[in-house]
Amino acid sequence: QALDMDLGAITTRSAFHAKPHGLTLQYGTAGFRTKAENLDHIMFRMGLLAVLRSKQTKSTIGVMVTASHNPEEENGVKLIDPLGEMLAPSWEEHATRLADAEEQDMQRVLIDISEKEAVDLQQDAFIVIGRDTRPSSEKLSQSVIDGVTVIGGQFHDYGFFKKTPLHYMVYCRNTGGQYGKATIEGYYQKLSKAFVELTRQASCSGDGYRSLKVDCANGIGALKLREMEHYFSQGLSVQLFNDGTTGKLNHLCGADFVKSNQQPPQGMEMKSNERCCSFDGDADRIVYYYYDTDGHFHLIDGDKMATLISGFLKELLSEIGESLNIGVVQTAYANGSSTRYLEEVMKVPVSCTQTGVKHLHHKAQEFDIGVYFEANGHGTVLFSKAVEMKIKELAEELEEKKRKAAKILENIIDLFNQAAGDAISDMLAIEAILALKGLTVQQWDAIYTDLPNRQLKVKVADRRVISTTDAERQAVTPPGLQEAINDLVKKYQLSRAFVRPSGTEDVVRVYAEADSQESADHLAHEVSLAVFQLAGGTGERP
Ligand code: G16
Repeated sequence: QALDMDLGAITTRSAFHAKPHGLTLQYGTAGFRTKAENLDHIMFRMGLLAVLRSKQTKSTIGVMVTASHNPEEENGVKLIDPLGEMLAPSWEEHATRLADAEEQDMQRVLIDISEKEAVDLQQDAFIVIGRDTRPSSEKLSQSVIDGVTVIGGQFHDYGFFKKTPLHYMVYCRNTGGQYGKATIEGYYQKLSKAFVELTRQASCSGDGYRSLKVDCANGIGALKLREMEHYFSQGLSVQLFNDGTTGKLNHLCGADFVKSNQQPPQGMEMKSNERCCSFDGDADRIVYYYYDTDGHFHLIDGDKMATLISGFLKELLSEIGESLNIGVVQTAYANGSSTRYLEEVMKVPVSCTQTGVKHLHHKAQEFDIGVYFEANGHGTVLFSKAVEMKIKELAEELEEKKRKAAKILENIIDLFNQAAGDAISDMLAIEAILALKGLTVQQWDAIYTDLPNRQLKVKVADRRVISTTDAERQAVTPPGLQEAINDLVKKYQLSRAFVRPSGTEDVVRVYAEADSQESADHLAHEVSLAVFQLAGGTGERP
């Protein structure tokens, strides 16, 4: 069967995308990420692998060239599975193996993967490709195309694209258009129609029209919001900042910057009590924030979005008299106050998974309605097929009040991108919910008070020396590290801390929270020192 692959042609082409000798990279939290100059061979090989996956699943597979929140000089690639989900874990392993293979071993690895996965090489393959606005992305996506074509795959190149709509396109193509039209206009229209309907319902209670300031991180979000704006402008006017015309991608702006530094992005004009938000570079994360009248900055992160959304969904469900099983999925980064509020006040079950949308997404599928958000602003809501059908029925049948609630739910379902979280879709959903509930940004923020927290990064020689368990809340190796963290945590009130190797950057991440900002800062610093000492820190001491 392996003879159905033109291995000779693949080897010849591969020489044009030679692997820097000895370079090893791993398929991480969101695919491969590193300096753009080290990625050409990875792109070519992921083109090959996408074709094998497409043949095996007899479905369209997506390849997205992006490094999302990372600096502009870096880049990355990830594969998207048939239902718009992240690549299956066994194929992540194949990806790492193929990426690591020296030139002379490539053929053997390709044959091996095909045999292990029983890939029918006679099968047609179709790949959709998208890329972000980084200077390196165009050339790198050409290398993907080179890989796809040399192994006999067909492709469609969407060019500049947001990552999440690409998940949506893959899903639409593989479900025969049932989920929506597999065009970017189809996507915009579906979201905007649902949003405009919802704000129309809100305007009956006098809070229909809204305006919002958006920091686009000098990334693709600006481009896409401009294209889409006219579809939803009846319900929301957006003012864009860091729109890519002058600044550098993710530099001193964007959701990651705002969340990590707990300060507003540069280049944004904020007045007190004005609702503002930031996307990340490829617009799949979003965080909100505002200045109060005393000039204090307030961040509203993924945890508070999950709380707002799940609270609203619970209210709708009780209005229509349905007791569906609704749950929230978080990671170790979720603020302790949010978990307590969800569990103790809202009585919503909360699950904790490892970092990475793929883990949260998977867990959320276990609920009738699964709300998942990482504190950094990645997230969406998943509705089971049975729930979707039930709501459709209820939107036709019941008495006025219940029908109204069911109709709102119907639109909310359309508003969330269920293939993968998307900043624009999340933004519209939040705006609609705030309007329907008549909440100001301050009232939303006041649902609960975040515990002060701090995140730091530590450079170590090899971050793989740190391994974790219990959804990354406990360090297993190196020896002594967890004990050191436990001792430090004991010194502070309401405190918690953990460390984990990043799957997208060459750093170890440290998280700490405590009863005051000063304590959280001290704890984070002390834990960073412990990592530096016990896990082989390099460069300057924290
Ligand atoms: C990616 C993942 C997220 C994750 C983030 C940071 O986000 O999709 O799930 O939270 O990386 O991961 P890590 O802490 O392992 O570096 P993005 O926005 O960069 O695609």
